[in-house]
Amino acid sequence: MTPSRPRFVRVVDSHTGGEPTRVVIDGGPDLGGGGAAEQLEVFRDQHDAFRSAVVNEPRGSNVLVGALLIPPEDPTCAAGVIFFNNVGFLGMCGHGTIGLVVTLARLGRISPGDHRIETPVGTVTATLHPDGSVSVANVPSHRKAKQVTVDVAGIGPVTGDVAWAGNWFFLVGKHPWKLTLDRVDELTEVTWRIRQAVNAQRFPEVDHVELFGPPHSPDADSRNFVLCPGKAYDRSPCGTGTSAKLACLAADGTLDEGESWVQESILGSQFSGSYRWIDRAAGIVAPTVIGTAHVNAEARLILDSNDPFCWGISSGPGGA
Ligand code: PYC
Repeated sequence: MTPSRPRFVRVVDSHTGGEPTRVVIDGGPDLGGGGAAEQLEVFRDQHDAFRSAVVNEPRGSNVLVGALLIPPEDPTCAAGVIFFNNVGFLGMCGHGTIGLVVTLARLGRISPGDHRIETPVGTVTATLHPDGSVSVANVPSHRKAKQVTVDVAGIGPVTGDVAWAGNWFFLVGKHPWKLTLDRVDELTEVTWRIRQAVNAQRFPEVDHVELFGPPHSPDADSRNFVLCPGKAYDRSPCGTGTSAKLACLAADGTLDEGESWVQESILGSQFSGSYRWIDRAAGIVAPTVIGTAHVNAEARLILDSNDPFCWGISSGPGGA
């Protein structure tokens, strides 16, 4: 038998406030062009094994977020991107966009300035600043439901807001849990149960849960713990999660347009953000989130179909 030739995939890894991103530079599937949402459908239907091979063990881990560079449909965009994780795909990813921009800058593909980036849920504008930080002007965001109470198994009633900011979030401000790194197992279990209750009891679309608490740093306004769809927690303050928080603060009238909000992660890493109104009556805002990322690896993945774990070990919820 002639052994099949391995496939090589060039990737660049970075982390944004501790949360990793793996950008696929080349060797990814051809998704046939069109808009990013159309290309996502092809990725999901025909190349899910590639997703798993790039981010899951043994090459990756449950926390890794992948970013497949795709040709943008809109010629004014610097790039198109589809973000993915251990269990599926993300609409948008704030930390991932910051990682992508720093990666493209390292490769010499972009310089400081504004760069439009196409995602399956809309075009975002990322600005690479001269000091290396990156702002992401996210997709229009809004709060869908205020102070929804769900009955959580083994816990009891939990109340939070439902908001869209490129992904769907359930945001819980009042709760008894301390947001410290030594409690991530408990926080993961609690937020997972909250998500199940939220999904079963009214909002099947919610795939991220955020708990908020007092910041540890005097520079920050709030600390969060963010549960991602595949049961990993976000090491960064979560770009789309911070945007969802901004939409809720705007709707509550507790943060003015243009005012800065500093969100601290469970690790203590920070994003700062602000919003401007798109439609005040409808509660729709344009959030911007600023953070920094660091490239920490350039590699060539080897996809060898003779390897029994070539296509990854899917250990997240719903995995084998
Ligand atoms: O930064 O938006 C984000 C994000 C979503 C999931 C993980 N990070």
